Amino acid sequence: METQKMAGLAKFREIFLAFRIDSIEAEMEGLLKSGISPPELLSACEKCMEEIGKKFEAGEYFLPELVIAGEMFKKVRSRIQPLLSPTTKEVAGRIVLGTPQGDLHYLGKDIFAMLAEAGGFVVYNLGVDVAPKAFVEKLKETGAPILGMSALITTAFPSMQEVIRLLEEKGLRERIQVIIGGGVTTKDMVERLKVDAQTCDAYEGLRIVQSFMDERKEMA
Ligand code: B12
Repeated sequence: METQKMAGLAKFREIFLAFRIDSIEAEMEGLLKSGISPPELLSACEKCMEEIGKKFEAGEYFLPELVIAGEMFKKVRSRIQPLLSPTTKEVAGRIVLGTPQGDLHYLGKDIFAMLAEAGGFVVYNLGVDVAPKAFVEKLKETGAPILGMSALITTAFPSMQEVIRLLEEKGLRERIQVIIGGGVTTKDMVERLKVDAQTCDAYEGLRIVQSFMDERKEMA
């Protein structure tokens, strides 16, 4: 069974890395039928995206390859999303989430959103290129205690900084915990940007937001 799974995943990887977008769906169905779990499939995709990213960095691939890779990832994500729907009706917490102004990447953000929703969180996903003011407005409107921001390019950092500045200016910073994620973010940004947590792993992100809510319960 394990060998069959490994062979299935290897074939999937081969198709993904050959950009055979027309074969992705059929391959994915086969994998799910053979017992591959949605998180296993997601993780296989992330590894492929990493490889494609490295080739882009090395000048072997260009934007068209990135676009196709993004489209393939979207297909996998929309198939997996319903399989991860919450098992409990209890709301674990609420999160305002988005990719800040200047950045159009959303695959990682949506993976985190999907896992958080599966963990019982209500996620207000504002999409990409979100203006600092829009984050603050949504936090005010919903009263959500957690803000998540995702960045894949460094030009998004000033927007993140501006969000934090606005939260401070409006007196909201104290009641909101901020987590950032995405390929270009690093641990040292927690101190630099004055946020509460950082991760490049959506699963760890889920554990962190769960711990935020636990701290709040303890303090209540
Ligand atoms: C796919 C891709 C694209 C696609 C995006 C598709 C989409 N709709 O999202 C397209 C083709 C549109 C694209 C465009 C561009 N891209 Co691009 N892209 C990538 C690529 C190959 C993969 C990114 C990705 O989706 N990774 C997979 C996801 C799953 O990983 P992730 O986002 O890190 O998410 C994980 C965690 O970080 C975490 N996470 C993510 N967000 C959050 C948020 C929270 C709150 C939490 C808790 C967790 C969390 O969860 C995920 C799962 O664990 C990377 C290369 C790379 N190595 O990353 C370049 C890369 C990010 N792109 C890059 C660039 C330069 C661009 C362009 C400027 C190219 C251009 N010349 O026009 C444009 C950007 C336009 C813009 N203004 O945004 C650079 C950025 C360089 C930098 N340091 O600033 C990279 C690093 C490539 C490179 N090395 O040059 N890109």
